[in-house]
Amino acid sequence: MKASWDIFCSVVDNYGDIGVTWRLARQLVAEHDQAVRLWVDDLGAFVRLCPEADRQAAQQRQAGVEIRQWPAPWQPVEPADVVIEAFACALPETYIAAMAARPNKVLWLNLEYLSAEDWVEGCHGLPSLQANGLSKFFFFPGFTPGSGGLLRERELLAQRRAFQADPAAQEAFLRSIGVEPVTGARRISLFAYENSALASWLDALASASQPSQLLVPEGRILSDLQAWLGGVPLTVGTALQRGQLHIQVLPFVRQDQYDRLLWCCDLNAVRGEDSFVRAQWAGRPLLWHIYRQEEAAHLEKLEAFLTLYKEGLSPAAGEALSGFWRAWNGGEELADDWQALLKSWPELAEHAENWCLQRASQVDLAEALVLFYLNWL
Ligand code: TRH
Repeated sequence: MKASWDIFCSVVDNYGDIGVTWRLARQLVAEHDQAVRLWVDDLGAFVRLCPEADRQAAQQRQAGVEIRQWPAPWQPVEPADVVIEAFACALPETYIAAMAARPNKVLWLNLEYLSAEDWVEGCHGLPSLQANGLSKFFFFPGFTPGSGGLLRERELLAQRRAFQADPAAQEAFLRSIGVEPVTGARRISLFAYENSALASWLDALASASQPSQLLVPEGRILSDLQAWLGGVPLTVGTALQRGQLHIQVLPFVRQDQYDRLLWCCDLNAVRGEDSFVRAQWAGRPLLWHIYRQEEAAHLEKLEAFLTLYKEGLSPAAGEALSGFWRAWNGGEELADDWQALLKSWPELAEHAENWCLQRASQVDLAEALVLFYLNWL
């Protein structure tokens, strides 16, 4: 059944808010034949993910999605059948009034941030009665069957497996984004916020017996990388070697190219929400730099995820993983944690694929939203 959807995205910072909503919007169109409008208040952030988009256009169509500049002040429009406010962004008052006045009822959802905490299952799908008589439902993405699931396109894992089984395709892809693959090196992608733990990790990689190739998309971590390199200017395409460590700065690429980069690497350092999920679909070990929250609430989220992710790992591998992730997120010296992690590497690599397969057996977030709507009707 074809329904109309309005997805509202307010870009708080970085690319996660728009990254998640743009991915969801495309999937609702491509896989569920829904009519989707995506309202974005910062088209500049959108253009980084979708370079062919026009950052000035009030209205444009990309990948079958109607992209709307979220106007200020708001211009009245007819509300859609399903309205999603992403990450509790505040909808325009007049739009809410129009939802209440609409003859056909509207499903109003707040799409929440991703968390592995226990309480998520209990809160997922709960309604909250609003002052105007409408109910707003809380939709929680998550890692367990009682949650709203994770964004995962239908063909994603098949595409990923075919790509990982094809070394020539990987090499061609890497070259297309300017990477000269280093034979025999452990390949690592690095996407993170500023992090004082980086220097100790780079020291360990540079003095290791095995070579590593570190691929760093342009972004916030470059300042720490530059400091470790003694102030060498870093721009897209910069390639340097320090001991056994080969470093290359990459452009910020399209979302689908970023997936391929993750699929090419043995370890992916990711951050936020969307890259974190994509690294899990890559089926390779990952390192998560969690988005910092007030009162260190993010540390509880980190521990909740570790608890879930470590199920099935030996105690030694589980401790190595936790130690490495905690040191990274605490900005601490992590050379010893890295050595401990390497000792458990084969087990962690196998576990990453198993974790991916288990999560992929659950309903994905876009489908869960469509089912939620059909049940609600
Ligand atoms: O950019 P992030 O840190 O985003 C967020 C937001 O800050 C948000 O406010 C916060 O709540 C959330 O984190 C937890 O990290 P994230 O979520 O991984 O988003 C990055 C997006 O950028 C993701 O869709 C992948 C994409 N990307 C590319 O498309 N190309 C690239 O080269 C890279 C490095 C990333």
